[in-house]
Amino acid sequence: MSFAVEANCDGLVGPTHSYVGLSPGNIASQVNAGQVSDPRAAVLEGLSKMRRLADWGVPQFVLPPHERPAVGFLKSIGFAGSDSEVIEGAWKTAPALAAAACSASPMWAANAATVTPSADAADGRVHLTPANLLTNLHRSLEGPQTVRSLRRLFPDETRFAVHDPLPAQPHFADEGAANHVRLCAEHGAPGVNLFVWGREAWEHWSSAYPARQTREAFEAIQRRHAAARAVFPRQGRRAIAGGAFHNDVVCVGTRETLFFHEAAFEDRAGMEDGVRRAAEGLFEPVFVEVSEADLPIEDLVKSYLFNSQLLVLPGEDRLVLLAPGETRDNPRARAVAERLVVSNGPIGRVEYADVRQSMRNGGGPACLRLRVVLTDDELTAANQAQRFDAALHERLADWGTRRYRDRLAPTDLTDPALLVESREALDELTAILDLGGGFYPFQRDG
Ligand code: SUG
Repeated sequence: MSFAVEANCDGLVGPTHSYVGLSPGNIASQVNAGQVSDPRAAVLEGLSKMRRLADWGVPQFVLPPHERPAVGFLKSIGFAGSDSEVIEGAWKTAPALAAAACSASPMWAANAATVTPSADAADGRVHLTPANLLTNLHRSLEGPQTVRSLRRLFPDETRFAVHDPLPAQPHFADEGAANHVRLCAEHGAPGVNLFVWGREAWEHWSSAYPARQTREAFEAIQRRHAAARAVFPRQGRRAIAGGAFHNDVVCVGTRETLFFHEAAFEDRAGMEDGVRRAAEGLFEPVFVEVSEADLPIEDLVKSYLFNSQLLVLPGEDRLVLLAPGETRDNPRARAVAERLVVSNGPIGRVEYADVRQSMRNGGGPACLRLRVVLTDDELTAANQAQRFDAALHERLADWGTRRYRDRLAPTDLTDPALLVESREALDELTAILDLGGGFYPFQRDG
């Protein structure tokens, strides 16, 4: 076994962060539609969270925002003229499409890709499959730029395989690591991979809310990564119906511990049995379940208790749960969190992070990061300009403060000046993070 750490790659919030209500089944996105957002506060909140992790000794990287509005997408569906004419035309005749083209959704890096560490992959490389995010139009625009972004972060093909997204078919609807959990004895040791799916491709799904991940998508990813010790539990239908649109809204795990809500899995006993069998001879899984009586789904979705980062910190025996501020504000969720700590179980401490701007769109601390287990050599092979430390924090906080608006109503998205501002911000960021020439479409197309 080689020594490895779990690095976090956080999505930097983009300049068009807004509340437009683009995600059915994501209750926060629906109820906050129309509100005024504060992109500057959003980017600073994300940076503060990264800083905490970095200060705790967790390797932290930054994933850049995508270009928005996505002018290329609007052109591909027939809007013509100069870039500002394209945007103006789209808002005039197809505002829903224009709004989708403006979303800053790539900030939720847990949906960027599914990752198989080298300890679990047959060829000994780290495998990443960027998600096609087919279920929602605004998110389906992310795949190609995520491929570029991850290839820039992990350029060494002898150590990393950044695949293309799965075929763009509903059959292979894929939302990435938000539905994947890895358990192990040590990050560098062989792990058990839980690929949690919401529906089968051929299934007739008749529910108010979509199931975003197909079983077939995860089976394909497991095959192409040649990922060992895979278990394929089904997401609880009740959880999806209650607003848990990704498994990471009801479940989080690290090392031997799986922390989840009673409604998270359709067949909980089957899931536990599958994990135990896959882990045989490697480690003893620890299941920490929260009952519906202690935390009804409604409180779960409001508090986002499970959308926490469950961390192994240097020098600490027990795990640390970094939960959203909304968990602290919800008496039931807070009581569950406090009981966990005194119960002498695997979680020894709960901390809170305020990411309220992101939370209003349904994204907690865990949504904002993609976990990538890396050995020392792999860590060194990543683009070091994207490695987050105090100095990069200072530069990015300054950049965001200068470049981002502190007030963005949905109607402001129609302002052609926003495109110019965003491109200028991203151009400057390209140099800060050493992303290379032609990283963004506007840098390639002139
Ligand atoms: O896909 N929200 C995102 C939130 C993603 C959270 N990620 C995880 N659970 N890992 C989504 O629903 C809302 C955008 C808007 O409505 O403007 C949005 O896309």
